[in-house]
Amino acid sequence: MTSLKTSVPVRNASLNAWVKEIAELCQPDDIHVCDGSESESAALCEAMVKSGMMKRLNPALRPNSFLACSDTSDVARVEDRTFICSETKDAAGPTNNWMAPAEMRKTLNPLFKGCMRGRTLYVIPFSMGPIGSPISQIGVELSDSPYVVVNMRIMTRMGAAALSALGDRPDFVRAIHTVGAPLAKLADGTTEKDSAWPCNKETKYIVHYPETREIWSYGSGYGGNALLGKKCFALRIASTMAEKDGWLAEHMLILGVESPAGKKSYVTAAFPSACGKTNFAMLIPPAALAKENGTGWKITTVGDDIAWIKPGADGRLYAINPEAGFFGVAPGTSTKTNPNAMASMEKNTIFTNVGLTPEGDIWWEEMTDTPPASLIDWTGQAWTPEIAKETGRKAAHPNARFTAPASQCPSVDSEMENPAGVPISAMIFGGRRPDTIPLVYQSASWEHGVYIAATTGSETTAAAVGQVGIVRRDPMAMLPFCGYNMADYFAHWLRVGKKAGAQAPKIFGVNWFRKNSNGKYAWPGFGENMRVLKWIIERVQDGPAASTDASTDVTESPIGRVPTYASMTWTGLDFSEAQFKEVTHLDAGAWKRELVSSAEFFAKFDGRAPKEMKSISDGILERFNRTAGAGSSTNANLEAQV
Ligand code: TSX
Ligand code: MN
Repeated sequence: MTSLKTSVPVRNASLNAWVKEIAELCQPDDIHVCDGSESESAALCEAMVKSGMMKRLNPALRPNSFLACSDTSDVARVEDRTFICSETKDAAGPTNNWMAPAEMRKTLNPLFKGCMRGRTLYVIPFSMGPIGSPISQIGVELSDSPYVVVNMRIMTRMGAAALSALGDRPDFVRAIHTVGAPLAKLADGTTEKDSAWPCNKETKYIVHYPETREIWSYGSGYGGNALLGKKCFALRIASTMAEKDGWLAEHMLILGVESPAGKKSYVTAAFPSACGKTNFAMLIPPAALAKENGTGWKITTVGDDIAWIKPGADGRLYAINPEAGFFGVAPGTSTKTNPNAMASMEKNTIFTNVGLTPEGDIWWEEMTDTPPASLIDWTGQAWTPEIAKETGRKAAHPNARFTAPASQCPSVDSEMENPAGVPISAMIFGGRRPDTIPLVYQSASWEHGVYIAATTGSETTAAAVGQVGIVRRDPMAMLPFCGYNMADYFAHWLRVGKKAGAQAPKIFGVNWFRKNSNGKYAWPGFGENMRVLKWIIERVQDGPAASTDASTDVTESPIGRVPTYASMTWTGLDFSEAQFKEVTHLDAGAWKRELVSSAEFFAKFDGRAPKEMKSISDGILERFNRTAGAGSSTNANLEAQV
């Protein structure tokens, strides 16, 4: 058998037995149990620099930071190769790929047989959430990728502490990952030379067995396919655990809002991809709302991607960020769009698929106004702005990433490590919608909020997949991440709210991407979204008294509460009442089409979607019809009626 190199003795019998079983299947040359130490990570990075998998960046510019560039075929999550293998197809539902567990095991077994030959199997114990928190969970990933080890060390609480938190318990989530590229033994007894980014170009599988809480990942070394604590565990497997145990595992950022009076509130927010979720999580209020003398509004960051939310003893919902780092999209990130993210990655950061400058630093599209005169692009080719203009070739892949410790974020919240989590006052759902959806609105009830969440969607832009300019529904931004039937997931949301009763967070819809009749963005977005957050905070338990703004006006519209111009703060922003109308007006015709489009989406679930979704929709339609039927409306925000 293989040798077991470790500084941490593994005393957990079920862990030992499982490692032995997987090692016998995958046949690695070595086994290394990760302790999570700085020195372990440094040694692995050094070995990867030697093997050509990573480049060390200039320590004077980017201390203790590295660049890895993947195979050009291995650059993103592979949704068509992602499976939920529950006992029945109905349990996975119509939005997931499904295969019976026995059949999938038969498919995977020959692939995993000997898949780690010539490599080291790393045993990676990790805690999702602060070590010892009652909301946290322990997992162990067995991977043949050192790149996975060093990324998992940033993204999770990884190593000896997680192992001791697990103790003797057998109830850890079992995650197995291989790049699917065994190395041959050569005639002289040495091992075949490894490639710079080993993966399997032909075959990839991202497989979840929710009933036995296992993840089996084959063939990819990239992001969510390989860092199994993130999407696979913290969302797909955790969502099934949460349904059983009465909590929520959500694709949500968590941020803190401190009012000028010093009152702190926490909100979560879910957005489909390409809406700037990480930017929102690290928002810096505009100067007019963030007076330096400590009386302004302040935003703090608990998490930028995932929230685990549980009812506390007082009946309120408390959230933790199960992650310890950010695995953010690099292109588009700059000191203009997100200074806090830029500061988070000043050191101790792993970059993947970005450009390398002659000085040994990194660059990606829109990082600076003026691109470097030359660099090496993510595919290893020489790149200049001129070449880019001629060929359209990019310095960084559009899905290039930074892996940075959350502790390095200047806006990191003081309660990030609090095992009790933070109490949630509001939940926000948004998408990229050029029309129909107003800048912000508040649901009339929890059930109505669940309807807003379940009908979240973004208008498609890139022609890569399917039609352009249609709304793709992405309920709770969980479409690729819900580990069970989404109709049951909606029902679970309704149950959680019913149980929380009056303590439930208030639910809001937002839309930063509304366009005016000239096709231009009608809302400045970014830091100015603080004005929307302020309005939201004033609508939840804190009340307007917490604010310097005395206005309490809202409009009760057919779709819920929308702000009046006077109810929002405009100091420091030139935004007229006419512009405000462009981002808030409700078009009854567009809304009726919206209700039909949402009903078509719910119909995919063959009658399994909760009946409440239809009654909420009926209520909105009836209110639109009633307002229109009344002939003249007193509702200023409903000027465009049928
Ligand atoms: O992240 C974004 N946010 C949230 C910020 C807290 N983005 C970037 C999305 C791509 C990932 C936005 N883009 C936002 C936004 O609120 N709004 C927009 C649209 C927009 C783009 C440019 C301008 C205004 C709006 N203005 C100028 O370019 C001058
Ligand atoms: Mn995400």
